Amino acid sequence: MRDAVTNLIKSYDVSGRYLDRNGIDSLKQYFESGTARVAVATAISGNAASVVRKAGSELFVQVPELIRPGGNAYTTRRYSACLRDMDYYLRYASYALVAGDMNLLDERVLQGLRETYNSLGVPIGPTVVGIQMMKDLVKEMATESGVGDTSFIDEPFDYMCRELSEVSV
Ligand SMILES: CCC1=C(C)/C(=C/C2=NC(=C\c3[nH]c(/C=C4\NC(=O)[C@H](C)[C@H]4CC)c(C)c3CCC(=O)O)/C(CCC(=O)O)=C2C)NC1=O
Repeated sequence: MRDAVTNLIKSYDVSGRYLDRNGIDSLKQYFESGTARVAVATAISGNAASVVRKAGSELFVQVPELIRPGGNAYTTRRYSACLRDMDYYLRYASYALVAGDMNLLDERVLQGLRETYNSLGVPIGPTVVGIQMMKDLVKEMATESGVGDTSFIDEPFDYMCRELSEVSV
């Protein structure tokens, strides 16, 4: 698992260089955004259950076929599996926001996920819609807790959506 700092140091260490202007600038940027990252992680931790529940109900309103007979989230077992997956996405997004690096999403969440989803018939389109709904809810919470520029929150959610949606060959 890497974060913004270890990732940067690694790339300088590989070539035996001291940190230069670019390196220092990106470190500064990371540390300056630290308070906002922690504020968002705090808001997510304190409201995770309600974010998952809200996004889940919105998703099932928008794509009701999912919970009808024949739908992938039909039956309580699969319904709970779906919400559990949403919870995974939210929790790992909060880690990635703190780390300032998306590498842990590859390692812990995305590896082999598309194949698993395809083999179980879990539809990726609606999953992406659900992840985007959680992103919007988190951004609202961040604004309410006084975070000015919330654009950095997009990154982990969009990253997971992009990686999930990539067409398999
Ligand atoms: C931490 C990393 C991690 C992830 C991401 C993860 C995902 C994951 N979701 C699964 C299943 C599932 N995922 C869903 C999800 C959905 N169905 C829908 O219609 C919706 C669109 C969507 C919810 C938004 C469902 C319903 C299943 C059960 C499918 C089945 O068993 O038939 C499975 C198969 C095994 C199981 O049921 O537990 C995995 C591995 N597991 C992990 O360890």
